[in-house]
Amino acid sequence: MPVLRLILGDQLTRDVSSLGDIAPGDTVLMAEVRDEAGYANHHKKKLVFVFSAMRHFAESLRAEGISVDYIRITDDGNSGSLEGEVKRAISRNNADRVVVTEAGEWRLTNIMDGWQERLGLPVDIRADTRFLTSHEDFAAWAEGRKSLRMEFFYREARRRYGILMEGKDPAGGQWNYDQENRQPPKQGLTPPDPHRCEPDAITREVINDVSTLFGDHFGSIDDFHFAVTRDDALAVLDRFIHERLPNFGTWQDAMVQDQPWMYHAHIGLYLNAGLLQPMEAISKAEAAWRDGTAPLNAVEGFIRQIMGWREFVRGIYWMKMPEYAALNHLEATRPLPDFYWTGNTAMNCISQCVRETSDNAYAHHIQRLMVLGNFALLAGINPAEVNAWFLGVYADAYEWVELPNVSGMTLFADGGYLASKPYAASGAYINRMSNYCRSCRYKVSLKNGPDACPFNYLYWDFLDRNSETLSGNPRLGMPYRNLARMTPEKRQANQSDSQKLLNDPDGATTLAAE
Ligand code: DLZ
Ligand code: SF4
Repeated sequence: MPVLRLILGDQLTRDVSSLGDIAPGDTVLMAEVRDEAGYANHHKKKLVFVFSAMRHFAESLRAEGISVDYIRITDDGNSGSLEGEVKRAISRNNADRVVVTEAGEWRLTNIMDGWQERLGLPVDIRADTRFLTSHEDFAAWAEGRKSLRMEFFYREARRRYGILMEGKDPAGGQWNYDQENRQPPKQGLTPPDPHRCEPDAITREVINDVSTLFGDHFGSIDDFHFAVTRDDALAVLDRFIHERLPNFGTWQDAMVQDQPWMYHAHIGLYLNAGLLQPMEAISKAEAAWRDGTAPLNAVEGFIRQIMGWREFVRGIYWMKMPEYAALNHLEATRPLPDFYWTGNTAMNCISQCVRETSDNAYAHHIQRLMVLGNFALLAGINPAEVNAWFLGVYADAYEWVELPNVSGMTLFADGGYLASKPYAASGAYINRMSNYCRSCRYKVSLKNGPDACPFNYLYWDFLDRNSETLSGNPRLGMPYRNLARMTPEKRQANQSDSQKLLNDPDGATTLAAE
């Protein structure tokens, strides 16, 4: 009985559950389709990465002798949807059963749930076993807890998998070494160059297809250097472990003008597409600590991101969807300013982060959270528009990881389900953690007026505007006490400066162009 096994563009691993029992006579279907390329304004480099990695993965299956039915985005008759391509492939291959691993996003899972009925044959949707925590395990952990905190989830995972453990205790005696991490940048910091993979003939062809078909999508397609095979992704990981990991913790939150890569790993896109497995990244990092080539603060911080945060947000996403996508606790309604797409603003921090995002389909977590996300939070930008932006522009972004990070962590749109307080910050934070302010037209030391850093008055106006909703939050006690001490004139100035900036974001654009 020939089985059709569909592999999605972010399931590019030989260990994916849909291939588990593949037998001679079965066909693997992979399809590049307009619906998946177009449901967000995906960065051109993200499209190149996904399509090229898909084509390379198909080649690796064929090299094993597996029959692969591969539909390219340019193929005549391409229906434009995964459902349409499954339908066409069923009749082309005389399949009488479809096997697929559950989709990472609720949107597609919801469509796939109707396939059995609409396609009129059995559709076996299997669990995605590439994660360390199943949906059931997460739900069981969450059950009965008043609030869900990543730290406790992470400790359990460390114990369960025996990672960075010394018997029953965490390695070094602490679970978390963040007090040694997150240093402000020092002068002359020169991170190593990122690992580059030069495009081969397949990737060059994809670059051509994407330029032709998706030229209006966000971002630059020039200088594509991401890995598109598992071997190359492993080379990126190994280079990180040897060259960057030792400094990863210390400079984890630092931002330096014209240094987009810093000491970060840049492997999120490979983990999320299946080219790397979480446990191999975790094990290699732990081995570096045991071998004495990387310090515990760096290794623990890196492992926490993958074993803790990544799994935690996925658990929340699946527990809370589809309602989670519509949450807007702070009732934020302002449209996304155009400078998120163009980078044309006199706010140097934003302009830097948008330009790097446009060049690389990448920005590191503090650029995302404390610059781009923080502005959206302070300005009261509609979460749906902020989510759509983050989902499109980053090569690692899929909704399961993007939505909780943006709606929950960044915008407090879930009312504190994921984060205990909004991560709102004034210009002082950005000034401490970066050297952006030195090249900015605004002055971070000024609080009001045309030359003041907009993050300063926006911050206080944000707290003022949302005081009914937020002033009872115990973690915001101090800023609300400071706000209460401000004169009415000062509060008025914060409000009118904020209004001026937000009602005329082009003012910032004009200044940037001067
Ligand atoms: C992200 C993406 C893109 C851009 N294109 C495709 C595609 O053409 N075909 C495909 O199978 N998958 C693609 N993907 C990945 C899917 O969007 C991803 O599987 C879902 O969003 C679920 O995570
Ligand atoms: Fe950003 Fe304000 Fe610093 Fe300018 S002064 S770079 S706007 S934080």
